[in-house]
Amino acid sequence: MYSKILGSIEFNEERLNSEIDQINKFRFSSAYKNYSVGEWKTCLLWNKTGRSNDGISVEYSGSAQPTEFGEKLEYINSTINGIFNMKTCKSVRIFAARGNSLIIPHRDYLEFKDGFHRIHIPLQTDSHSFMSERDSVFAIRQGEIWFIDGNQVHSGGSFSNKLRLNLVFDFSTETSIVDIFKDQKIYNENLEIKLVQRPELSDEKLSSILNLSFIIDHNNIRDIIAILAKIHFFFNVSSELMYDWLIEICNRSNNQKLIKAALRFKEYFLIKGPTIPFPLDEY
Ligand code: YCP
Ligand code: CO
Repeated sequence: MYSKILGSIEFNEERLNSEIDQINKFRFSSAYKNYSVGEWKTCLLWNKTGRSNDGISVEYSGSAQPTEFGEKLEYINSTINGIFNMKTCKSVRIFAARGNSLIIPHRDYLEFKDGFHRIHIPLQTDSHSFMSERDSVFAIRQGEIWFIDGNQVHSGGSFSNKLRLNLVFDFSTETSIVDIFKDQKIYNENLEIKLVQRPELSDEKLSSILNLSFIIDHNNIRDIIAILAKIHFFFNVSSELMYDWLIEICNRSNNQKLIKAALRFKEYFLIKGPTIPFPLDEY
């Protein structure tokens, strides 16, 4: 796995909870709606412009500015400023996954020259919130500081009815990951992590998945995608297989329009990203 733990901090529960109450009232952006299954959204705390409506990531020189929402979170800001050198930080966001929601397996930075060092710190989570990288599924716990390698196929979400809130940072790749830390006492890659073991996906289950070819059509392709995106969290398979299953389901359906959409769908999330039009816009 390329994603790795970098350290862990203990939040002051009372102060954190009062800021989570504020976060619950903030406006969230649907900028990456195409990536969302269920309800997965972002809230811009710091970005290039300081405008909370600018929800799309951009590469730029200079440091991130707090938005109207970022400015309100005194405790979170002082915690962040204690851990990291914020000078090379390009954005701070909240990634919110409502119950039973996730971000579809994808690769990041496909539209960028360099991309970022992405770091996640869960603010609110439970034992049914997971992240994944290819064929590994892991739980990242409140206060853990994780490097998430967006170049690898990854996904994450909440599989209970709990709202999961992660604090997410994008740092310039000009700085090494170690140097992002202002407080070197916090930096520690040797902490124990929580990998999730899953049972094998039986041939019978796989053939049931592929038999979705009998019912797939433009009305339910998004529902079928939601089913496929979740399988790897519960069975020991690699997340990117969902795209090949979708292609096979569409091939077997013999629907030329769906076959074309499925091929472009894989290309969008794994190879080209937002540099090409989103293939399901007409569904
Ligand atoms: C980003 N990429 O890199 C987005 C986040 C998934 C797609 C959501 O900012
Ligand atoms: Co990502």
